[in-house]
Amino acid sequence: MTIQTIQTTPFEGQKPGTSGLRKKVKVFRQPHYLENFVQSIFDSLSGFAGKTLVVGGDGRYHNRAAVQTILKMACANGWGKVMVGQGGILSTPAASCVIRKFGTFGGIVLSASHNPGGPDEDFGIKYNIGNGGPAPEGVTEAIFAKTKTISAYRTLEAPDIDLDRLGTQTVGGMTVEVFDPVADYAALMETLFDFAAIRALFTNGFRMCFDAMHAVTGPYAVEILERRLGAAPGTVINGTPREDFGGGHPDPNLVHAHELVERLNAPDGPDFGAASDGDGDRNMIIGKNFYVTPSDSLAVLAANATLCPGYAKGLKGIARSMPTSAAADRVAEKLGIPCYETPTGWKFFGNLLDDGRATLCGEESFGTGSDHVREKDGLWAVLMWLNVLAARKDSVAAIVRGHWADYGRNVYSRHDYEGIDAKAAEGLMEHLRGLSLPDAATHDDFAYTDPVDGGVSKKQGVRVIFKDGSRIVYRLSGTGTEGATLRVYLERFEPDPAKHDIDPQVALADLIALAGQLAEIEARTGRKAPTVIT
Ligand code: VG1
Ligand code: CO
Repeated sequence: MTIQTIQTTPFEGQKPGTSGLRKKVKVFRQPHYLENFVQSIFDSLSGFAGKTLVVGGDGRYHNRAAVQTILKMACANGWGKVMVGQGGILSTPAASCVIRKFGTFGGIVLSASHNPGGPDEDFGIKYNIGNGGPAPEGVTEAIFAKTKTISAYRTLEAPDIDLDRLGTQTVGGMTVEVFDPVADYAALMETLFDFAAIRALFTNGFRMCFDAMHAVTGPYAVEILERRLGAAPGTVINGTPREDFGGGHPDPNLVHAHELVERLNAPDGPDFGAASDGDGDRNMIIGKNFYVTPSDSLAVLAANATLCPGYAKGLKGIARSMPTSAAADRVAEKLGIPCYETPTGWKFFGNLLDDGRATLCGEESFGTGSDHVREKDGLWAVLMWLNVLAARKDSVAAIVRGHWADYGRNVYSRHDYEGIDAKAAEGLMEHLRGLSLPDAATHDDFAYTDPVDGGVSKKQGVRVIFKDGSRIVYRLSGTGTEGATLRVYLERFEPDPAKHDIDPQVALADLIALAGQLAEIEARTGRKAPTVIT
């Protein structure tokens, strides 16, 4: 086994987006492509010699090969130990949990989240820092800078490591520990929620369906829901992680999790439904014929948090991404706690959580989480809902309708225009920035100053907020791998309970039409309608 220094030249475009570097598998499989990025991560860090790195991924195509590459490079770069999930599997929240629990230096998570997997689909990689959370912008910018000047990387010439055998091995003087990716995470969940009450709920006939979408959460959900909480066998569907996610799109929304929706809406269907995404950090919550928007889910969980043992002492604050509805703000106001508005992406919550300013965080894109880890956490949100349902002994629909009656409803929808021409998308955003809108109370490109470290992030989405509080937000996705995706976020507050049951697409129709006109969406993108509505 010898350490090799391999000469290389930079690749264009290795710029981490909203959540790491995401590209087609074909791009990642080019000689030196992954290696350049991994070496750039290591070169942007200091002080890791002899320390521990956590490595794992969502099990998608190319996961195992990438883990082997990283293990050998970690050894050649002087890491003391790598902890790798068995089979190379580790959900994003479990990676965060393990980094924190064992106080490791950091971790590398291999995932393109909800993007499809397979030889012609997507792959991704991101670095998490010692708090367990995604690298903040300063770190991702340093990594990107390194990718532009890299001239060599270090690796170990060695046979592949057995990723399936639990336990410790030594590779070129570095320790590799293959560990059970579920155990530490499941143990953490037991400390946060009333497992006895949830078990009693299932014993008394409550039924749920959890759609793991052939992605990473299957083993976690089977262990926690079926084994520890006693939900009936078969509660978890599509529970075996597959390299291509069964050919599906592991995105937990009404479009892609249609099998779950059909089961819930069947006459003898279960009481509660949930789904998670490719890497296990997103969640969708549904009741019988009732869909809970992620923004409402955050607000309902915040309002009911003290029913859960881990949050019985109350919340320090709530944080939400800017495009997420203000439903959580109303709860924060009533609780007398601060509510923070951050740019899109979980990396912006890290400082607020570390500094004890926020306990719960959420994004409209099916992401909810708390200070138990530093990532959003799909199964955690499902367990929190189960805990609330067990305590309240009410249905999902009744709890959300009751919440609207108490706080009013922030009627909300997001319209995505996927795969549009990148130049046209940039032009549309430029046009929006330059518009003159005298009727709007606010018209700006959202900028955020981190209250903890003072870091400033600009151009985080164009906001048009009207005097009655209704708003349109536009931004371009930072996770796609083909063309551009325009996201249009629409929100209007409805205080009148008599109007709470209205279809958001109807309630927001004026705003939707206006959003199209202001941005000249059809003229600039050629699209008459969005590709996905959530
Ligand atoms: C999307 C979501 C964002 C989320 C990000 C990563 O980003 O909008 O809220 O944090 O994905 O989630 P964008 O830039 O495409 O809008 V995941 O589950 O893909 O790691
Ligand atoms: Co994800």
